[in-house]
Amino acid sequence: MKLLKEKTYDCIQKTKEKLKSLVNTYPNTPVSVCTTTDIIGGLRNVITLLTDTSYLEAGKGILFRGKTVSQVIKEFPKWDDSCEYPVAESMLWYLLTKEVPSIDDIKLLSKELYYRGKEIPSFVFEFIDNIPTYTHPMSQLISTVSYLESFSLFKLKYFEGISKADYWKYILEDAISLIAHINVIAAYIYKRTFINNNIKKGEGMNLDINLDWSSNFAKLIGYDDKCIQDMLRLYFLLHSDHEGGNASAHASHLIGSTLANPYLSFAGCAIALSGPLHGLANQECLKFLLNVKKHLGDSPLTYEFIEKYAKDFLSTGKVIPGYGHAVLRIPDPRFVAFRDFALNHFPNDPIVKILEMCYKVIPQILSNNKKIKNPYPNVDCYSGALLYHYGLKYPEYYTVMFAISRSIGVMSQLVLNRGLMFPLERPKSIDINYLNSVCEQN
Ligand code: FCX
Repeated sequence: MKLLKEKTYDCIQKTKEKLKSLVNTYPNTPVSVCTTTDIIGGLRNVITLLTDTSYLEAGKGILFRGKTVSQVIKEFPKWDDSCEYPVAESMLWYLLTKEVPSIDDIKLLSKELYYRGKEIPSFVFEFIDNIPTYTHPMSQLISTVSYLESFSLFKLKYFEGISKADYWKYILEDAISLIAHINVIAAYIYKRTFINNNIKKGEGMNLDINLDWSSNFAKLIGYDDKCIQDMLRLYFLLHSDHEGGNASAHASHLIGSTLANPYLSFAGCAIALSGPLHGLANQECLKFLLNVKKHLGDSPLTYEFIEKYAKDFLSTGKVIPGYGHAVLRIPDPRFVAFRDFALNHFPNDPIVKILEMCYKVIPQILSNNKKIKNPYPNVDCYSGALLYHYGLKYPEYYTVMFAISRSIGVMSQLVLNRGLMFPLERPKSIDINYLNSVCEQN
């Protein structure tokens, strides 16, 4: 933790210097314009946020501090020689410090996560035990993370009256604890909701000090297979961060700017992620594929069948989950990485076969509707198929997996935001008369 703290501090200082110089040299340079259409159209192209951890390029996909998805997969450290994919928590180190960690650094970080993850008191599990198991897993997660805010060191220190310059240190402490806690809590929610309704008081939540964060999650939900561990590493690594403007990251950023503690910021992130146009699309996407399979029955799978199914689906006014994006204009590189994984490991899986056919047909159908700006698949298109193949057959749980992963990105953003002492976010809204008068004056 000491080295991570020092390197995070260093990164904050360097970024601060750069920002200071930019603001001093170009205090009034316009960066973006905002038109009437932007104001009523969800601000798609209006630049209003600074998020240094990652940047989304329409034609390239997500760049994690400048690195593409392929570079991250290639360059980040692996737990040992038998692993196909890097350790997911190396993304946390990288986003906070701007440096790719060594495997030794990461093993220490994984141990820290282990120690903090096993400290969860029994009353937290008892809190979860009191939530009816029919409650959506995302609501269970959100309630529990909000409840955990009583552990916030930042909250304690803030009310003791610490200096503003020290906020980030305690936000970092909370961020590491939250990331350690979330996979145990999420695993417990999985076990009691889908596997055994009768477990109580955190039964079976025993972490292993010799495993990384992803493998420990696999262990808690009942898997020790190497392939699943690798699939989870890839899954957690690639869902971690997607710049600052998406609904979940933005919600966390906004809440954090009020100096609410990281647990509450993260609960806000998870709430935003729970919408079907955002993270819940992975649940909807798998349901879509299962419905294709159900309607197909024993008939042969053909392009004509998929085409008719997709067109009928669209004609009911619904969006096809897993396709389209507010920023991207290519197939999402995270989709491509998940697809590669599936085609390498289980190309004959029935859901993969349906997905492959959908990938050939659906972009074409969506392209025929000129208002759809991006007809290509996004991250949520393939992720559920990987989980389903390995026996995680509960689509309602998939957004929880997205949230586990997203904790890495939004917590890194929060630490840096407080280190850079960004102020309360408070965009200005106007009424329609004001908008009307501005338009008429121009
Ligand atoms: N199926 C049907 N219609 C679609 C569509 C799809 N997959 N994608 C976009 N459209 C429609 C929009 O609904 C909109 O219609 P409207 O004008 O009647 O409201 C029109 O096309 C223009 O939308 P567009 O500008 O291309 O896209 P937006 O930025 O408005 O929306 C999302 C982007 C992602 C919300 C949209 O493509 C969508 O609803 N996709 C399906 C849900 C999904 O997969 N979400 C996950 C996204 C992401 F990866 C994540 O955050 O997790």
